[in-house]
Amino acid sequence: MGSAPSDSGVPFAAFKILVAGGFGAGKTTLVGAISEVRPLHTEESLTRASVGTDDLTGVGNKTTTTVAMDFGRLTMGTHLVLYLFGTPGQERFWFMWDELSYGALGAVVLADTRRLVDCFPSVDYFEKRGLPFIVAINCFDGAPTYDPEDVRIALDLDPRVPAVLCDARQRDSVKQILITLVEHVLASRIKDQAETENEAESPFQAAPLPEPAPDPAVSQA
Ligand SMILES: Nc1nc2c(ncn2[C@@H]2O[C@H](COP(=O)(O)OP(=O)(O)OP(=O)(O)O)[C@@H](O)[C@H]2O)c(=O)[nH]1
Ligand SMILES: [Mg+2]
Repeated sequence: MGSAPSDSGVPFAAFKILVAGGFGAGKTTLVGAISEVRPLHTEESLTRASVGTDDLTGVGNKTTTTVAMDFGRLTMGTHLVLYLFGTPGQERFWFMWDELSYGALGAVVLADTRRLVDCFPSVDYFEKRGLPFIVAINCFDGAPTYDPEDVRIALDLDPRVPAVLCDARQRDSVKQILITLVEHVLASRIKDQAETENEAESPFQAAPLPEPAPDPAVSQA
């Protein structure tokens, strides 16, 4: 996704953002809370057939699960549109992540402190691909509250990766998460660009090796 001139001449930009995280972390809820269009959901009922496959520990009253993706849209100001793609949380659907993440600007990893370990695969996935992401800790009713810094340490996050508290049901909270992500992406890009320029200008770059001095023994022969 990219940008094109709008009527006012200011470039119009559209970006794709992923919403990832473990099973039941609140991805579908987040996309539904913020989307200005009726969100596309692909929910299917959890049935007895999934007993033994879907671990409902901590999310016992969950009745449906996403089997493909969630999709929503949010316009920010007059020139920025975010397209939100919620990933399926369950391991058996992870094969779709590569398709969904193609061309994404960045990602929100939703963490549920009742099942924190479930967001490791998402963190791992975005770290390996170098896609900027933030961790949003979804505050479920009755779940223990932790300092975001403690969650950062538990997840062994890079100190630059923002970790913030949120309520995926609240539009304002979700909006704040998306602003944090966009700011983080911009900061990452500025840093990457500065590093590239520094490398190009560095006086410490490996200078070409001087020609070896002639071997006197050879020249005398
Ligand atoms: N109390 C509380 N409940 C939430 C919050 N976010 C989601 N829920 C509830 O948690 C349940 C699971 O949310 P979903 O949005 O379906 O989770 P998901 O990550 O999309 O789940 P999968 O697609 O199956 O991986 C739903 O019943 C939501 O109403 C939250 O911030 N607070
Ligand atoms: Mg879902």
